[in-house]
Amino acid sequence: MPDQSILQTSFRLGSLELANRIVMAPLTRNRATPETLAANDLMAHYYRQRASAGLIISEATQISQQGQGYINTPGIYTPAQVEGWKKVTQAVHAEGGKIYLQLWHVGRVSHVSLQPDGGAPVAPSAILAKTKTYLAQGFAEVSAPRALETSEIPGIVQDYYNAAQNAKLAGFDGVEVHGANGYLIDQFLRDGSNHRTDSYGGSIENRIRFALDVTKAVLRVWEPSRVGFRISPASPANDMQDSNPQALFGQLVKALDGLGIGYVHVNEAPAADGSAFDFAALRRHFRQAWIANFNYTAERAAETINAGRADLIAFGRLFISNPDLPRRFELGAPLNALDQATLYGGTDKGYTDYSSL
Ligand code: 8OZ
Repeated sequence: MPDQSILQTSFRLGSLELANRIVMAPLTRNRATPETLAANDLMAHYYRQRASAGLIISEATQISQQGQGYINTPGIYTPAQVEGWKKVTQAVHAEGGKIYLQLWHVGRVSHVSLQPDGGAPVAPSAILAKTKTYLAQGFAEVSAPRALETSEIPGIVQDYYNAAQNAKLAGFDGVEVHGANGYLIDQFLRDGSNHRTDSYGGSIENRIRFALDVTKAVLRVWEPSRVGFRISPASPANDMQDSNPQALFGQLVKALDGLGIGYVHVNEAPAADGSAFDFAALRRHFRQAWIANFNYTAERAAETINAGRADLIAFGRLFISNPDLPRRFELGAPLNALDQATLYGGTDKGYTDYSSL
């Protein structure tokens, strides 16, 4: 086995000392309490079991009702939701772990049945995504979105600000802005989904404006080292495309570097047509920490960190089925298999019943 000891070394993320380089990726599991969309004891148990990660990034958490796109995802916009998340942060901290909250607005990846007053989901432009969501009744095509008025944008930025404050009240160590996977921020970034003619559309400078407005709002609450930003620059997920992703994400990462945030987290999912994306070039635009994610094994993770291509590696599916993933990596122990059927919603089954060594 090639030397993987780098994974077990500590890492200084701004003012936080992480115990190892193994990050738990944000993972949608749809187990919030249905009536309140608050985190609960079952979720606290799940995160507690995984607290040996150097850093946990919470599942994507909507900043408003408008920002919800799937059944039973948690929110961070009501007092009950703040109280629910306190159970989670206290559980993780009791085990010596660290946890950031991922701030989420789905934009057009939603359904009228989840929206305030049954209205249309909102998006930069009124362009329907060819993608599905899942609701109480099962999978469904997303609903046709309406384009946001320019005058509505400050209100959404304010929702991010309030959510960032609530995250602090709930005891999180920091926040990650979800700018990936075809949700609202990503819809503004890429020109396949953003056909706006105001100051939020057109040039790259304009298309990154919303991402930067949101990040600046979060930075009024959190010191820069406690803020991360997630991107998926090549991924076609949720019907995304862009005419020049290398230029777009290069400029975005440079601007995030200028804001001094603590890390960029890159989902390295490849383009649909297999065209190459130069992730290393992006990394050169950013001076703080770099988190890479996408089907990494322990071996590739160690190689990537040793080669200086990332500081930390996030693991998603492996952390679902292996609550003690860092220890298993350390020992070279066998890994539990994943049960696909229990990923999204349900009970403790396939959630908190995966074994530790
Ligand atoms: C899987 C299912 C639902 C949502 C993402 C928040 O892709 C998600 C998500 C993933 O970022």
